[in-house]
Amino acid sequence: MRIDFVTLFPDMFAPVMDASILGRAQEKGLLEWGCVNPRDFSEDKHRKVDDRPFGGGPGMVMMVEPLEKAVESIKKKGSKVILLSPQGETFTDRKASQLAKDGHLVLVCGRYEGVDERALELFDEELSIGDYVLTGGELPAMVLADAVVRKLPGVLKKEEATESESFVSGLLDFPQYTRPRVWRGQEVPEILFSGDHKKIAAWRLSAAKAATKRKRPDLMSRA
Ligand code: 4GX
Repeated sequence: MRIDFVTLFPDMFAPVMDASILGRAQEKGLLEWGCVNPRDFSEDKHRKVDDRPFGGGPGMVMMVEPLEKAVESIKKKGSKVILLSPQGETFTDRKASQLAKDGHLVLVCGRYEGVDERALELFDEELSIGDYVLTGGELPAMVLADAVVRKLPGVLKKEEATESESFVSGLLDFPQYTRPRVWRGQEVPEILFSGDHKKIAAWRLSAAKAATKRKRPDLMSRA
């Protein structure tokens, strides 16, 4: 998969995209990524990419022209162009699985009050990572990239890829324990040392249901 970010802040990406599992995905040839800066497509002598909103009001709006040129410079047949915005449909793990089937994602990161409404026709989808307001679309774009890339076949090692994971099953993860066996008087549930894998699986399922009911009752109705 290739992911291109359209961003005024390209320096934000390498520390996240080149670290850990995303870095390893590139070494394995499963991921390529890059940035395109709309500022490089500004016609203006001051490389202006934003302007004041018509009708007045606070803040600035991203101009359509540099954005359009930046997107067109990297768009190919079959590219999926996505705007990250609080107005978008909520990004979910299910959506991550769908996007993992695309060969090329173009993730457009807005700044300021947003983008000129006439730019919306550039986008195949508009996605939000949740109902809170950030300073730009860069973090949402990287959140999306992380969730999508870990779905690509071969990216996760066997021991990292859990079938029982939250949201795949519709339940929260079951409780996990590691050494020490006793910590400040709290013991690890005895059944986990039984060696009876059927019993352990049944215990984990019921513990996952209990945790979901207690912490995320909203998921319980969906599971
Ligand atoms: N999930 N923001 C984008 C500027 C903006 C506004 C409108 C395009 C249209 C966010 C989120 C988010 C803040 C990123 C506003 N760009 N994006 N930015 N939550 O809050 O995706």
